[in-house]
Amino acid sequence: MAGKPKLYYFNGRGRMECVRWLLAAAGVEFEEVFLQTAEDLDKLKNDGHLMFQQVPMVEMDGMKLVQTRAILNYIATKYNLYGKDIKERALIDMYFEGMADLSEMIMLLPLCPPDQKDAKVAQIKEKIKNRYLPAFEKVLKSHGQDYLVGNRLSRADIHMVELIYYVDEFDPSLLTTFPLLKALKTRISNLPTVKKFLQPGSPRKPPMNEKMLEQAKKIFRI
Ligand code: ABY
Repeated sequence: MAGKPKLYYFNGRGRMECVRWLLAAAGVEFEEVFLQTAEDLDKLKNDGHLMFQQVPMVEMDGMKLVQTRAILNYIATKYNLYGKDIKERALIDMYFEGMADLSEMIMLLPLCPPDQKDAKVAQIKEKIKNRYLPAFEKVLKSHGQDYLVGNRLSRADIHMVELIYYVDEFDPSLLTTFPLLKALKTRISNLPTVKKFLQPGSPRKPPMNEKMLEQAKKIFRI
């Protein structure tokens, strides 16, 4: 048996949190190496361990994987969370790309200049309410099943529920008119592996705060 996957990133959500969610949901234990300084990142780069001189990087099964989507695709395939055929996979990819667009907007909000922040928040809320949540609610309503794709758990459900938690943190009122998404959140949150990840002491990371943001800016020279 190969050892545990080893995740290289800073001690925050950023572009690694969806990998933590997926591994945890798959019931896979992992180790984390937290970059603390720009020099830590330089060292990884100089050792030749980062294909594009960027993290996230995940060491697993003898590979040094970079690029979040590639990492997720590998984990989802390995742990059978990527649909049963190419059509299911196409749906999962399509749903994931929509979720990723919204996640990216939320993730990058702390980097938004203060004078543009209010407008940006309003724009994101509008998109959540009128574009993204209705689209996924409609999927669940169309087939009446417990999971987004193929009537069984897939990465689509895991990514969706991660995103629902962010939307809830952003503004809990946004979810009130989406009963099927709320039910999905409850259902997935109660899976034993996810339940454990949601409990204190798990590798799940808290929302970005000033201190973490300053650290991330230093490490990545933003
Ligand atoms: C506010 O949240 C964030 C979001 C992103 C980041 C920090 C805080 C930076 S993630 C680290 C960055 N990697 C990437 O951008 C990967 C993208 C691949 N498509 C990184 O490694 N930067 C160092 C560098 O580019 O030299």
